[in-house]
Amino acid sequence: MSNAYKNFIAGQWQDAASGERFDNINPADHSDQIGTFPKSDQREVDAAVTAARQAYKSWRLTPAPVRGDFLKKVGDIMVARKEEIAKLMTREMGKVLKETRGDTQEGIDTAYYAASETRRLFSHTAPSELPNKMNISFRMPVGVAGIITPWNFPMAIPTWKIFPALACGNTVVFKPASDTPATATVLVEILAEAGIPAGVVNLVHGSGSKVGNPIVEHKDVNLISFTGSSSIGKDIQARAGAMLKRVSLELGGKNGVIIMDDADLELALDGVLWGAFGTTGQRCTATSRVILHDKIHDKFVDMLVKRAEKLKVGNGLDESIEMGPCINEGQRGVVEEYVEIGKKQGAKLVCGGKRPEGSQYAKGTFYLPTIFTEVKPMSRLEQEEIFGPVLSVIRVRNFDEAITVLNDTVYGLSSSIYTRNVNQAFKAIRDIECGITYVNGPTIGAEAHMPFGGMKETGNGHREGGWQVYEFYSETKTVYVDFSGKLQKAQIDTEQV
Ligand code: UN1
Repeated sequence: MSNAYKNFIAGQWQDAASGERFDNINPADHSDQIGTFPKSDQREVDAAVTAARQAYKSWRLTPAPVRGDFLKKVGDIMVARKEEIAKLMTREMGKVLKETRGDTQEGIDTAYYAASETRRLFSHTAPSELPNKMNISFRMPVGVAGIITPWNFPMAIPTWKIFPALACGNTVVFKPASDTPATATVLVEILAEAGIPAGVVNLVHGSGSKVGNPIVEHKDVNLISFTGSSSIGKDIQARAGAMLKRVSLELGGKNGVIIMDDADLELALDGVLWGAFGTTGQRCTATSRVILHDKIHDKFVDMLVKRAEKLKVGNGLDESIEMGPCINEGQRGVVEEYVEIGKKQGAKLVCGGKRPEGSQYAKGTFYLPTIFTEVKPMSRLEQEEIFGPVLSVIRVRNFDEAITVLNDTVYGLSSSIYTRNVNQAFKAIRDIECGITYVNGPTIGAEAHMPFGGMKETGNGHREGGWQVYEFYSETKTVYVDFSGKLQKAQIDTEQV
């Protein structure tokens, strides 16, 4: 594909009617342009929804295991193109190659899981209360799915949504983030190459206001799946809710790791560094708070700062680099703003807190791994999602206080506890108000076949991944078959049985 990328609507690669385009540049090297993309609007959304609605007629009737065969082929092509996808993703998103390979692998895992799920898609049968009558239920697709995805997992998150949607028999209108449209385009190319019929998956590039909102508000789009910020999620929920649409939201996090005084500190150190600075802290599941037991506080902070200072920041295409740039200037600005807020609110800056110096960093949006200690519970630094390489350390006196601090945010996505005390570990599993809890592991590392999602303002109760996402992408049809040959009245004739 040339550098002038296109939309994919009704099986055709097309430009937008506006004739305008937006740029996609490498956040580690602004002189590296990945390509230009069509600035689409309501017109392309309308065309994509019409195509998806048309294709739905036959896709819903395609046997689920046949839909699964397409997804298996998609997985196979992704395996063959894994390295190429990882390199492209590092160029447009900035995270290091090891991580973009992982992101692609998560997509592959999701493809094979979805393919196998098409041979299950289980539902329930139950006995009837009347004789000669059978009660069954099965899954139906919902219709046209509007899929709106973020830039931090340019392959994995679109696949989390698109593959189960397709497995269940829905058709798709897909709007990827404007910072990572190239990886999304490759995904759609692969779906087409696997032979998925025209109109089943449609790709529309553009902004949230010109493309995202028209998808959310289109009368022929039946469900919306969105991953992004809580503020946009609330807006989507309000718009789609007014039309009684089904909506799945994966939103913010302020994930904490508790490190108790009996923890294996070396193990915890590796986990905190990986959780906080992997993906430059730009994961919904990133570790942004470390809740340290008073007894090991000073020792652990020492260990942490020593290692964090040594992390190699740079262009992720270089295999020796450990942390890439922030996604764009705006995001680095947010990080800088929070560093100022932290200083003003009395937290102590012990690592980073500035851009790296040197000409090799001049062309990218780099920022150093940053650590604050003496961060007060309920301060802004401790409460608000930053989405960057900024870690807050909070000192606590005991287990109960640690759990209270961890839970005291509006979010509830991921969490972790490092301890060797099995009773404490199980109490944490029970009492932490998060959708995901790790024991002796970092807050990141969710696997494709397990439910993923959070409590409180992290979402609206749905889960992605695993078996649970198939609930979201299907309607239940309940069927009663009466083979008694006479009228039998439920609840009324039961007495006479
Ligand atoms: C996200 O942070 O938006 O568990 C998704 C993880 C990854 C997925 C993260 N497998 O960190």
